[in-house]
Amino acid sequence: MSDTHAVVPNDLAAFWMPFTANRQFKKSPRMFVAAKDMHYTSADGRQVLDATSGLWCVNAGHCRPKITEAVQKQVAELDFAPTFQLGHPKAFELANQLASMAPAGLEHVLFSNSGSEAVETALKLALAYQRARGEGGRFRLIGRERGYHGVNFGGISVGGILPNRKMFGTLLTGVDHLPHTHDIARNAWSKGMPPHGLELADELDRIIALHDASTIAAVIVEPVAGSTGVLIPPKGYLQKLRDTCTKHGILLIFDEVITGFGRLGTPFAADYFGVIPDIMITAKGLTNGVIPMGAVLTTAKIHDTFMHGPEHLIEFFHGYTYSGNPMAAAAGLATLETYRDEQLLTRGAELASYWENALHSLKGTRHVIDVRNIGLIGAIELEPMAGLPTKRTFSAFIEAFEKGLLIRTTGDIIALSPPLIVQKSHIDQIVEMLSDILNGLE
Ligand code: PXG
Ligand code: PLP
Repeated sequence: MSDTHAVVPNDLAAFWMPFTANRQFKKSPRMFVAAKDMHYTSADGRQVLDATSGLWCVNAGHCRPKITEAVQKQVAELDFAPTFQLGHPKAFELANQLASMAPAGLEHVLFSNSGSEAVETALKLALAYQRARGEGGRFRLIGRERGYHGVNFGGISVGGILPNRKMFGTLLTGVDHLPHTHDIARNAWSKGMPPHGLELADELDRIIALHDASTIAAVIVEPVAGSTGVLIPPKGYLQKLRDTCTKHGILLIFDEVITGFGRLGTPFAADYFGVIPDIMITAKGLTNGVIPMGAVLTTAKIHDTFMHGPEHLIEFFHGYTYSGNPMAAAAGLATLETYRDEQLLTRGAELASYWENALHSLKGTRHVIDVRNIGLIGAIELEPMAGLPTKRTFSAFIEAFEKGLLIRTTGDIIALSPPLIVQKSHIDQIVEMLSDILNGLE
């Protein structure tokens, strides 16, 4: 019998890997076999400093004891319980805790198993709400260029990343997009919110003038666009979107899958910017990435609009087999406890200026055309190689991995988002290693 656990090239064939250059990977695989706090251990036994919190999700650092123990205990005690017409206590407890820590007014929680599913949940909720309140003509959804809202059909329809959309047909109809806010010509080397671009929020008025407000259900944006390469909103921009939406009866949805759970030094980006949406999407840091889970938070006004008619009838025809499942709920509760115990949701605020100065010291480093930062997020944009977009950052990623640093790249941008337990010495290390790597790159 063959040893099915041996890692030989043929073993890699079956798993068609997500968002991966599969042929390149399978020729020279990069594997992690363990993780603790700020570091991964690679298959060849090296320590790799995690400057991306896994995929923006391991906000409390890796293999944290409370979370590990909670999951171990849960799986032995109550492995699965349906949440359709039945319940188990931890799902309710997690929803309560989320509602009490969320920005004011976001009081009800719908669970999913990923950010992508949370996005679909939010979009469907927005459409159904408009219909439930007698505004069924509001069928349009407005997203934004370069937005990332996961990979399901609703999310790629309102999203604005071309390769994620172009292979997949007609997508949702009735969708329009705001322009993105990235403007290196005017805003390069911004620290925090860039000064220019507030007028881009006026584009929502133009979209409303074109379609009429009475056809628009919701606007969805990431408060800080992450996946597309860290696009930070211009000063005043989000408040302007909020005001326009409120004026026209349009719901504002914040996709906080990346920005939620302390990434900006506040529990949510809504807190950081002082702008509260009608619907807030979260995932990733909700369970520290340990068990997949997403959560959509919304207002009593939206929730209560559905609570009519005979009481034996289902009010909202939506949900997943695993919505609020016991394993994820246990992981979520232990994650929130870890955040509270170690005050991690505000730790980013203490470190933000150190992080900012460290990253901006890369100005002048070879290939670097912009550095930007907010909270514990950073981006380093590189001059693309002539005729070979993304090649330079891909080389940086491979080089960093080999030297013991995990970074994330998107297009010609390096995105950084370390676990919130990061120490100043780790920040120094990240910047020193990046400087070496960039100076050595073609
Ligand atoms: N919305 C936003 C704003 C996201 O960033 C999703 C929805 C989808 O979540 P799921 O759990 O379905 O992946 C995301 C996910 C990257 C990267 O490197 C970003 C994401 C996922 C994987 C990689 O930028 N964002
Ligand atoms: N496909 C089939 C045939 C199903 O029966 C179900 C759920 O019952 C699904 C898809 C959806 O699965 P999930 O609830 O895990 O999203």
